[in-house]
Amino acid sequence: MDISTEINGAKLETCVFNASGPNDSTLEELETIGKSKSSAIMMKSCTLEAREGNPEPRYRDLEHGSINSMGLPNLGYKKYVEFASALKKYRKPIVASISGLTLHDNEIIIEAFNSSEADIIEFNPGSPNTIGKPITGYDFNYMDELLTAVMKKSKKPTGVKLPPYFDFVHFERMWNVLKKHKIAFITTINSIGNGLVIDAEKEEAVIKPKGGFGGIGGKYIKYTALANVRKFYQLSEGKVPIIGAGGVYNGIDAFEYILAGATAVQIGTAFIQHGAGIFEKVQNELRQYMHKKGYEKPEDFRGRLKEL
Ligand code: RRO
Repeated sequence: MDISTEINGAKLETCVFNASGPNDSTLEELETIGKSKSSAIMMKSCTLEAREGNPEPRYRDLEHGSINSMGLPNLGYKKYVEFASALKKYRKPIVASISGLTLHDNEIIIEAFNSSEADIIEFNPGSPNTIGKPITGYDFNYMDELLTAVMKKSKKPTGVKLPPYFDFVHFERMWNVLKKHKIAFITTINSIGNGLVIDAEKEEAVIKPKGGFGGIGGKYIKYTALANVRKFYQLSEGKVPIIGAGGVYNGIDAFEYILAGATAVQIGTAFIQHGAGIFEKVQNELRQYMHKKGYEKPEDFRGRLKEL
């Protein structure tokens, strides 16, 4: 059963790989992803300078997902440019995730990755956790400005990772910005920003940064993520590859994403909770479910969700 896919010329052996964020900051962690069945090696979002990130505790597993306020801890973009060369031996696409704190930072980082071994760039303006900064993806005018600069500089296929939207007006406003630029793909969604998890017994928040506010991931967010995949698939008329992320734990989750219109899916929280074996598990379950349904390849059902 062939579940391979292609994102702007980059060939992926399967349509399942890791999301940016979990366990992808150090070379050792990235090597683990390289050795796993993840069909690409996605790296942690990087900034100009290395960052320690927010004070701990800043991540917590929850019954059906996670909350995090990591605060963009990363080794600085130069390390990820180096890592891209070191990871080439795994012979799968390497994805750089870029989260510069200013427009100019993003330009510098993009330029560095232009002459790197990274195959694809995922521009991430959607983090909910950088203290003192709003979620850029909710500022439509600034997004336009940022994308103009980023797309002009980039010589590699460059997509954008979006925060979740909840209103049809906002999907349309974002799409009206995206369609002006040569976006290679859309990844949706980042964690749902600024949730609050409370430990009732202790009468306290479970993470320290921002008074306990953090991005929610995992099963809690799958329905919002599916809706975002569906909307951007429809708005782009199936012409822009959509990469779905949010609560993929099994093959049926992946199947649902493809039915909604996704070209590939990323795994974040479930990778933290179940380890690197999750990629193969989801791939095998997806193949089995497709077989049961009589499908031979994702194109047989991509986007073909029935409406009642
Ligand atoms: O590092 C983080 O706190 C973080 C980032 Br950059 C992101 O894009 N999404 C998220 O949930 N956490």
